[in-house]
Amino acid sequence: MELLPVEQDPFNAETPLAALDAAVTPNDLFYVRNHFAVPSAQEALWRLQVAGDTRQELSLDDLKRFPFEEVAVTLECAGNGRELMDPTPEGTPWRWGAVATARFGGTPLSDLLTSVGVPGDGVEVVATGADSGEVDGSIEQYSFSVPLDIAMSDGAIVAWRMNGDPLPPDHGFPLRLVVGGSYGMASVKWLTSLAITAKPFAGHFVGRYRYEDDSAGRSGPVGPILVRSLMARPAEGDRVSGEVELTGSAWSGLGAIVSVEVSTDGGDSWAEAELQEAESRYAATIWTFRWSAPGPGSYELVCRATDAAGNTQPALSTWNSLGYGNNHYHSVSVEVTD
Ligand SMILES: Nc1nc2c(c(=O)[nH]1)N[C@H]1C(S)=C(S)[C@@H](COP(=O)(O)O)O[C@H]1N2
Ligand SMILES: [Mo]
Repeated sequence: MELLPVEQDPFNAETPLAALDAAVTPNDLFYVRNHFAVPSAQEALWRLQVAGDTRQELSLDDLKRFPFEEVAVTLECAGNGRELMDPTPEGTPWRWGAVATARFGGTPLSDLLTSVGVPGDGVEVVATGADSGEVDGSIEQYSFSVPLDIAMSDGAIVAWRMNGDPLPPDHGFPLRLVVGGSYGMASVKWLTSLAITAKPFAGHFVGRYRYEDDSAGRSGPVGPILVRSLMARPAEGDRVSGEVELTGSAWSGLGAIVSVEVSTDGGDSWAEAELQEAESRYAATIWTFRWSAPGPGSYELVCRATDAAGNTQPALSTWNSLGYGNNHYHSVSVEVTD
């Protein structure tokens, strides 16, 4: 299996659907979403500025003296599924694969923030990366903000390890932020600074990741990952027969996955899939369903998930002008042979 390239410069690529049958995605199959070229980085020279009541400049060695934790987190790009909307909005043409899960290792963001002092009037943490480039005629540094309560939660980690290895260059070497439960744009790669602010941050990218003209009535900033499930197997167009195992991933930024339902008749009837236990509350749940394939013919297999907050997926794609948060049912057509 290989990453499926979407753009070469900057490099953007999807995780193949077939890799979503496992709780953790190998690093070389983890989707890549880069706005700009990967910045060059030397671990020994890397410094992280942290500003709250006081300021600190930390090297990687300094960071490694903070408590170490490993948390499995599913990252999904807010634009995942954009290409499936009709009409297709402008933007990187993601289909299903801008999602993957890794065990990220590093120090809880809350520990770092506490060490500089969290101001009483703090509302957000602004995270900045080392990459920059031209957008709409001006040079922008990649920066994004996270609400303070999310920044202080156990799902926010300043990470230097990914599945037990150093972060690969495309995933933020040597240091990145990982914000479990939030769409990927908040998980700032090549992290150089963290600052607690008393006002909501008005940076370019924060202004861009918004629901606008949304067919489901959503508006405002794109935030928590919406509930979604995808089928890893079988794949579109597969020929199957006999006892067939359907399997895939399901996740939500708003609560644990409590149910995945599967339809083998295009959505007319549904049955419950079996769920594995997720590695953390920020990580995808693997689901499986055994199907005794009936007589030969074409079948449309569909999956849909529900989370603990009662959110479920819409049957049809929801549209908005920037193409965010499309979480409609995933359908896969297969051919049953004798
Ligand atoms: N510095 C920096 N951080 C970034 C980005 C970026 O372009 N630059 N892209 C963001 C977006 S939109 C997503 S979806 C995730 C993707 O992380 P990945 O490439 O490790 O999958 O990184 C986020 N962090
Ligand atoms: Mo993204």
